[in-house]
Amino acid sequence: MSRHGAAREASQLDRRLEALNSATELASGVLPEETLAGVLQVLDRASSRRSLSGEHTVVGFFGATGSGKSSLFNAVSGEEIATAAVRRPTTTEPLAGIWGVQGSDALLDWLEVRKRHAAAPIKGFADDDTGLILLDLPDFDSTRAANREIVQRMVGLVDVLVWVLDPQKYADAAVHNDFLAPLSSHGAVTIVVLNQIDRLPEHEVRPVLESLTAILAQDGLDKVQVLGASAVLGTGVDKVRTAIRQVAMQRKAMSQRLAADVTLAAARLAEASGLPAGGTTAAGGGTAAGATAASKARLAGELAVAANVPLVVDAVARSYRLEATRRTGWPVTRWLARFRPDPLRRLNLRREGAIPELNRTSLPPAGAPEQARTDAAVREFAEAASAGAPGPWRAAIRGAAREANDRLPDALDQAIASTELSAGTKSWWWGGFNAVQWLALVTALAGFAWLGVLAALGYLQLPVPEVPRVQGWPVPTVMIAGGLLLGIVLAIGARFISRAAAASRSAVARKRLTAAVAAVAGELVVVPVEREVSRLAKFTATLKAAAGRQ
Ligand SMILES: Nc1nc2c(ncn2[C@@H]2O[C@H](COP(=O)(O)OP(=O)(O)OP(=O)(O)O)[C@@H](O)[C@H]2O)c(=O)[nH]1
Ligand SMILES: [Mg+2]
Repeated sequence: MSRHGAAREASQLDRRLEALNSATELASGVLPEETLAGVLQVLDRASSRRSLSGEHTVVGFFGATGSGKSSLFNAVSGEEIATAAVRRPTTTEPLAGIWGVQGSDALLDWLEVRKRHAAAPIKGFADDDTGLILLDLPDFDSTRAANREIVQRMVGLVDVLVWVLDPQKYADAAVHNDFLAPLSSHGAVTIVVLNQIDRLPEHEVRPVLESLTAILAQDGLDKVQVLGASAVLGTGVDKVRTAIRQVAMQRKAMSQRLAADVTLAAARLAEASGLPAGGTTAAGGGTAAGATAASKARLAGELAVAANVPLVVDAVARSYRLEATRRTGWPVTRWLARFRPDPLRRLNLRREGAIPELNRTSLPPAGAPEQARTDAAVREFAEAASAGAPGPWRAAIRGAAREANDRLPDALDQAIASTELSAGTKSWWWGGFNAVQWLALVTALAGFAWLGVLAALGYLQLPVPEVPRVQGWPVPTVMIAGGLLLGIVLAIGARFISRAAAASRSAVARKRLTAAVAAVAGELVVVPVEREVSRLAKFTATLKAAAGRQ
């Protein structure tokens, strides 16, 4: 059963380690390097430990100098393996007592423990297939820096932490603040022993143990085992041995220790992200609002204005009307329109056969107001999309929005230059109007010529033929009046039609230009922002999985 449980624990740990790894990768560039390095170290340590003997459980004895680590180590081992002495500090190098030597070498190499002792079997302590390594360690608050360093390293590596405290110093801030509280997530693999209880009057043993339990609860270790013992007299040593044996027999300690490391690392990532430990809250914190259709439309609209789209739309209308006048105006005066410049040509937006990639408009370059408008629009979009995201992730989303700020004006200009504005496309009605205009003019001119001939005949005193009449009006006069009137009416009519046609053409242009601007905004602003938003969503999900909440 224990093996089965251990396997389940291991596969769960697998998933959590994988999730922690993904979360770290996702957070790269967002969270401080230092935090990520700390997590990578945890991952690295976990993979090393897991590649080494899973048959062995490594139990370390930690505590202040003189608390009785070496004495308790000997008492539990049932052998005088370690040196215990009055001299302080006594232990300066880790020493291993090993039950089940086979396969322990690589593990001890990794732990950098050189002093190894194959311990004599103790009945029921560790069988052949349950390896156990007890480590007697130097003092954690040693006057010797090397001792402290060894302890710091070992605290991170062993599977089970046995804290050996004594009645004088069990409440010392150093051990609680520097070790026990920061490792409160490691309660499942922590055993606390109050040693030297023989030095206490018997009636004080219980109150002191209770006091220690209360302090540990404040550290966050409320479920940890607290045992009283006397290494010298042997009181309670059996209980310590049983507690250690139980942890070792379950074969879960290694996975539990690593799982506790993952929990701690995930909490650090959450903290650095500005998230509650373990990722999202019930309120759904840890996700960004993202881009909405409305916010995208608003961004495109603002960028369109900043990129002078209204100016181009207006030029499309005016250009069309000018062209219509040139084609359908009164032939006598239409040439005047030739002197008016085409507003689209002026903007370099009226070309045929140009290469779109090389197109540039001659629109006024983005000045300070346009730049400010662009910046404000991008900022507002990023602000809305990043709403709800925690601190550094919010900054990352905003940063992504600004990423292509420099390229934006050029890209917008090129998008406008490449948009098909249908400039120079003829309208179907121009031909008909033009033909009738000329016909009217020719009729009027013919009337003039007729009257001219009649006047010349009269001047030369030649017989003037009778002019045909229509309802009493001479035909040439009717031709002149009718021709001129028709010309004016047509010109006015054409103006109305061209105004309406120009409006519809500029509406089409506005639509196409806005779409072109929206495409640029999408590529340079929306997509990078959405990438960061989804990165955060993935990060919170994997962090949750790493914290074991999934
Ligand atoms: N009365 C009493 N004395 C003890 C007990 N445990 C250890 N001692 C004594 O305390 C002194 C220090 O014991 P060690 O086991 O060397 O202590 P340590 O924690 O290993 O010390 P360092 O190796 O210096 O870190 C020795 O003189 C022991 O005999 C105990 O339970 N009761
Ligand atoms: Mg010692």
